[in-house]
Amino acid sequence: MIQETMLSSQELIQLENKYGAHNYHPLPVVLSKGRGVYVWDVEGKKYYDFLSAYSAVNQGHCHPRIIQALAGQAQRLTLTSRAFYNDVLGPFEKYITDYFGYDRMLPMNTGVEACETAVKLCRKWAYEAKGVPTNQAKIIFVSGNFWGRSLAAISSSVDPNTTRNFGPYMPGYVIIPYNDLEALEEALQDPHVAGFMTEPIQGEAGVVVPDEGYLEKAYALCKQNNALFIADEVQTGIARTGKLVACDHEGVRPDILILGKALSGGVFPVSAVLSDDEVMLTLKPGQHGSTFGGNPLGCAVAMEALQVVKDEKLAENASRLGQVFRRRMQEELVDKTEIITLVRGKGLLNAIAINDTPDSETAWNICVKLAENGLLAKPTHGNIIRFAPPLVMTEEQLGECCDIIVETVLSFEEV
Ligand code: IF1
Repeated sequence: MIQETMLSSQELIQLENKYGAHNYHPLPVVLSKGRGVYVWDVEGKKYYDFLSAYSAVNQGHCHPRIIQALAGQAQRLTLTSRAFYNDVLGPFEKYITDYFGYDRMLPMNTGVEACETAVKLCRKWAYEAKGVPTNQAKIIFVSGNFWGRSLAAISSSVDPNTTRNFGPYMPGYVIIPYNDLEALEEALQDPHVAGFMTEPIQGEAGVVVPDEGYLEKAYALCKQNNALFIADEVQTGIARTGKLVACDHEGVRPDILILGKALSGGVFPVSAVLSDDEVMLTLKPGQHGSTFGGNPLGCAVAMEALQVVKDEKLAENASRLGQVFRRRMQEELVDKTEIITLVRGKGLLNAIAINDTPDSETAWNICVKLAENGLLAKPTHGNIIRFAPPLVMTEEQLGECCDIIVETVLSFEEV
């Protein structure tokens, strides 16, 4: 039995300050337990989790079925490397390709690894199927994107805080504005373009929802110009936006689909790249992989995590509760206060915008106060607060959370 730590929150924060890299600025909350929509701090204070580890615990913290799958497989076999076959990867590959409707899946671990895999696949396809001259392939990204912290990922970022002093950057990238079909059509005229990669809704940028039809028209433009449409659904996938994947809102089937985070219910790092034979089979043995990619433990966890999404109808729940959430935020905050200018999102991926300068402390201070009032959320860029609870939330729990959010925000309204 792991001994519950006897250290206080303050002492634990000090340990991280003294011995850890300072690559984060967390809210001053030290968590020690999670179950469903709730987390508890070291002192036993209970919170609603409205961040869900950035949409990685859609199934709720420590979902019993997923933990059971983890524990069961952990007693048998955790890792073989891909030097050998194992008895879980094949069944997982069949399960997930049936589940999402693709020919093949390549397993990785983190979201950024899956996104890099997609970039490599897209380039490989461009040289070997489309006939782009060697090392001339270009991939179009959108400003405001976020697909991880690797050098390949930050090379597509326009956020100086993400890129400063990490250069030189990956070549072959073209960056266009998000939600701008003319810019995409223009960029696709270059015959060396291999593909277009985008989030269906931009998470880190502040839950930026593109115009209705953007994804569908972007996909059509890619097809017209023989370029691959790559959907980064690491954050928007796995029922988060009220559909199994966010591209489903527009009936778009990406040429390459990227999944991560809640693919494993937040229990173990599992990510996946799905595609059909024409693209996936351009990769030959020894041309890509990873030590843990496709490990039996992650495969067992991910299969159960996906089954839970279906069995508990999490997409339907996210769709229904998302409408309740946005309606209450609109009616009780946007329409009634000066401090909140908008609420936006789909399903249970939402955000409110604070009426203040991007560098103001207001969003942060509201999140500190929300924590005191028993709800955890964190600002994303400047004055946007993202709200993304686990998708297992009940309508009654959501109502309580809306009460907390409204009451807390109103306490910041200039009297
Ligand atoms: C951090 C952000 C969210 C992602 C999308 C790929 C990845 C992510 C759409 C990479 C990861 C995480 C990273 C995490 C915080 C969180 C985040 F604020 F950083 F941007 F969610 F918005 N595609 N997002 O959102 O997946 O390699 O992390 O598994 O870096 O602090 P990863």
